[in-house]
Amino acid sequence: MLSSARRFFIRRRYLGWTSAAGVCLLLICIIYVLSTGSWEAPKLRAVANGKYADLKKSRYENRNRHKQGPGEYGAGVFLQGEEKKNADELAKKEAFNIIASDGIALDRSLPDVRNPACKSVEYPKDLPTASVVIIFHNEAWTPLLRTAHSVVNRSPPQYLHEVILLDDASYRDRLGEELDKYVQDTWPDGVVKVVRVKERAGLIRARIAGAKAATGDVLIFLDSHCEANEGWLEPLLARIKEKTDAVLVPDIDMISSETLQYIPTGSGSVGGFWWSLHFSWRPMPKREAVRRKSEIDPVRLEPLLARIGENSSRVLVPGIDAIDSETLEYSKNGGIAVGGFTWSLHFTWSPFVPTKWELDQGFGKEWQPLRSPTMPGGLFAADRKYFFDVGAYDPGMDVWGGENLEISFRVWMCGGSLEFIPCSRVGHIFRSSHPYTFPGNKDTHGINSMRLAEVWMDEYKRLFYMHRRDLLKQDMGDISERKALRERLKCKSFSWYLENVYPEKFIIDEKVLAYGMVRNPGSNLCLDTMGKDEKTRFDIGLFHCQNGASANEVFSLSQKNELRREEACLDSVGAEGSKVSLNPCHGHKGNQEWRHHKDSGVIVHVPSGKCLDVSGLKSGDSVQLKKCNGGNDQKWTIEHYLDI
Ligand code: UD2
Ligand code: MN
Repeated sequence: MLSSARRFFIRRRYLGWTSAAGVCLLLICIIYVLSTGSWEAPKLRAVANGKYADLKKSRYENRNRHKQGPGEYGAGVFLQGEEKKNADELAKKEAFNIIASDGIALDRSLPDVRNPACKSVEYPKDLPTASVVIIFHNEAWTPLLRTAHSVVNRSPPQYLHEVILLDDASYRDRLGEELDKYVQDTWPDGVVKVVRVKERAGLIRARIAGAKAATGDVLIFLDSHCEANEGWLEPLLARIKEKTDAVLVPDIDMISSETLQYIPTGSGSVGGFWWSLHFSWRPMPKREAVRRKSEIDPVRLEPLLARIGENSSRVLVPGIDAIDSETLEYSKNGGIAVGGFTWSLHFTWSPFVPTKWELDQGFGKEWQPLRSPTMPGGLFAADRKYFFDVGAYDPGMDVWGGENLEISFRVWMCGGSLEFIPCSRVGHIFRSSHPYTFPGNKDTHGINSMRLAEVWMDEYKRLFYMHRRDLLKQDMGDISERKALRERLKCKSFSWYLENVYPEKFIIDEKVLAYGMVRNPGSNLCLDTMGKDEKTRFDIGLFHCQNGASANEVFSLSQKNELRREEACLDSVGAEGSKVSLNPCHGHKGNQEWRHHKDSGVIVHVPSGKCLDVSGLKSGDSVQLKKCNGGNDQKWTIEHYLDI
């Protein structure tokens, strides 16, 4: 009895377990089928991987399929009538044409705008992988997703580790669950991820959060309104593989904020800065143009087999390193010299200097890393470990501004390099205003810049405060950790940076004959820019002297006898009674040459022999040029004279 009851019990229990297990298995199958849409359960992983591999491949292979539709091939969209009116109205808030953008496919085709030479560059096959971090706060739907599509479609799948959409506490419609769903449906392989921060971090802390979430070898940051173009990824990864402490900036093309046209503006420019700590674009310095031609990076980047595969009529020699015959110490020699011969017909090593013929062949010209003093900030690549080692970003910086110069100065001063990579092209919508709020209406660019000036600029911070005296009363928070970072990394001085990285930068009060207020003592009027931006041309004004309180009245008399601001010089055609304009300095004297005699006080325009004059003028007028007469209206003092 007992035993049959027990058997029955055991049997019941056994049955219970088996049926529970069966139900579970069934459930797992159903969940799997529902989530993958596949009935091939037994093959599970293999099929899934295979499917996604195909998906990746086909996305990449079809990236340039020319489709019909607005905006294809990078074309602009020109709206008319009612639609244009609506778009203009919306642009006041969005700062770009959202209607045009919404009409363009999220994966539109683009023209390959690279220099043709870029197309034949062979990159190593074993490149590091990339985590692309796209931060956004309340970005419009189509530019955000177009950025993600362009990255996934134009990156060889084996190098794209992930795309992180880092949501900086957006509250705009669609950017919550709808975005999550779109991402899951569109990229079921998980290559695109949405990561969210709890409260508004501002772009600097948002990028730090994105970088922390990333797990690829290389971090690439993009703004949330970009389009990565053909071949954009490989040159960045190849250079970082070669030099892990290089921070790289792609050549940035313009996507019109009005028509969304992709305009290949990327050029040989580099980054500079104003002493007010705003970023500026600058033409490529001559020294870079010269240096780049004599570089041999392409040789180092192209492994022997790849070169032979490309053209079998080549004979290739590896860079030969030295192994010391006594100590067996291995030292790097390879790649710095080529072979020559002596007239006695012995082989010699000779330094590599390309000939005109080689240069004409495009040798070493097109895709050399181009060193830049600064970067605009939004689009760059850095080895992930290096990014953190060199101090990521200053987490004390809020919302927007300043972090781009901070990381530029820091990378150079702490031993790395900042390079523009011409073969990597990415478009960006340049907007004229910010389509988001600045909590507390703070001047975040000013205060962030103050933090960077205090930590990195040593005594040169004086030139920043000259423009921003107002900030001296402001609280910039604690900067002790950033100072400690500079100590720890044993970074060089800002004067080293100016001398070695940015020797073209005009230093208002160094190596000049005189600087400061240019005053006519009789009238107490001073030369004054009247608050105009020196990027534009205008006539130099006169204003009551502000006794050093206004940067508008700071001019320098340079060693080249220019009377100038940071980039612009007093310029005149020399006509009697004419005004004097401020034009970009050309450095060739001519109409920009002035002579000041400290004793007589005159300021003479050299080519015309005429004098700067205030007769009959009042505060608010423009200064004039008149025949020299030795009168008080032509006497000037400059605030500081330097003995050099
Ligand atoms: C430029 C940079 C930008 C940044 C800035 C200086 C380029 C092309 N762009 O301004 O990346 O370096 O100079 O600080 O070089 N964002 C947030 N949270 C915020 C505010 C902004 O996530 O609180 C995002 C925003 O959605 C965008 C990115 O930060 O993706 C940059 O903002 P932006 O496009 O307004 O800056 P931009 O291009 O005028
Ligand atoms: Mn931007």
